[in-house]
Amino acid sequence: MKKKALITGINGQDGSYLSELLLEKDYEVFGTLKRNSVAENQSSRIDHIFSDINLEYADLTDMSSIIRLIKSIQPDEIYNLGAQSHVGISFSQPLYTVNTIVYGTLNILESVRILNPKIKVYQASSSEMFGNSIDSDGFQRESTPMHPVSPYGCAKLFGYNIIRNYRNSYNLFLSNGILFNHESPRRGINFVTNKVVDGAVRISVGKQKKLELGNLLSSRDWGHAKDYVKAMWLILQHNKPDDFVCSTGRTHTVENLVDYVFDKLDLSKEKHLKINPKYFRPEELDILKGDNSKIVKELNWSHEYSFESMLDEMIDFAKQKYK
Ligand code: NAP
Ligand code: F7E
Repeated sequence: MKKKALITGINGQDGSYLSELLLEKDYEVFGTLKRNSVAENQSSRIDHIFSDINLEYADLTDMSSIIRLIKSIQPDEIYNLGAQSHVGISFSQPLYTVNTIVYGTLNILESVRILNPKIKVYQASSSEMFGNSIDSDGFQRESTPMHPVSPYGCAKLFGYNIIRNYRNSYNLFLSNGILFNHESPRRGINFVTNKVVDGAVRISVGKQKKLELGNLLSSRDWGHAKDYVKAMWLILQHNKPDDFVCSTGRTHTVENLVDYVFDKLDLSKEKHLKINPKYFRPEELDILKGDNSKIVKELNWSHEYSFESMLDEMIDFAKQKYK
């Protein structure tokens, strides 16, 4: 019999790549869509696999919808990817962010505990939980203390801790992936990589004059979402539930990112880049660089994309879009 996976947030960046991976592995794939007034735009990332997956309306903040789905699908694995995932927006909408992440995660856990404790759960935890905490060698790893600096990071830290608490209390198969930033051509346009790529390509074809950004000095460990969804699957196939950092181990500043993309498109920063204070955050996470030794050693995870090949793919995609 085929394995069944339920993905919350299936129409997000990661949900779309994870669906493709699970279909390749012959899973029956189910996913949640939340009600949106513009329904026609909602499934753009999964339109190409629309007939191969099963979509159901549900909302993580509505426990009855989660119970209904788990009861009817009886999944073997749940990938809890649904969230208000934008750190900057979490300062503007802290309560909504906390509702989706904190109550959303608890709703999944309580439903699993009560309905079917055999279901394995992957929790989309985040490097944002570390905040500005960093080990003396310049890396963050599973043992690094977590001191988040955003409402999003604080909410994700609750999710991370409650997963560990339920795992220990009730002997459930619940695992955290502590994923560092990962991007792709399917990344939302208001995250910095795709904002830079899309904006720069639009400038290069005369559709836009300036790119407006906030803090150029922060550094991120950027990988490709396609590589990172493999980690999610591996984490649930392990012989025991556990928590894993997933990262590339390389870090670049936002300015490095702008330089790479502008150079590729022969654009001048002096002419086309503007700093707008509106995009600065009330508190910033300065540097992320993850030590991936545990997931490489224990789960044999590896990544195919580099920072450069990921950006090249994103630039090619945007060029096709605007040609
Ligand atoms: P994304 O593109 O923003 O996708 C988030 C998904 O969650 C969307 O499908 C969204 O639906 C859905 N969602 C939002 N609120 C919901 C609710 N109340 N109930 C059910 N679904 C809801 O994010 P992503 O990049 O794919 O990331 C996937 C997960 O990994 C997120 O939890 C994120 O916080 C976490 N994460 C991401 C990264 C990264 O760098 N990408 C790193 C670490 C952790 P709509 O689009 O219809 O709103
Ligand atoms: O910002 C700076 C910004 O929004 C990266 C999410 O997937 O990864 C992501 O969170 C950096 C920050 O990603 C702009 O201040 C400058 O320092 O692309 P971002 P993020 O905040 O790191 C973590 C791991 C997650 O878990 C999250 O879900 O870029 N920056 N100027 C800007 N950022 C944005 N968005 N827009 C700007 O104009």
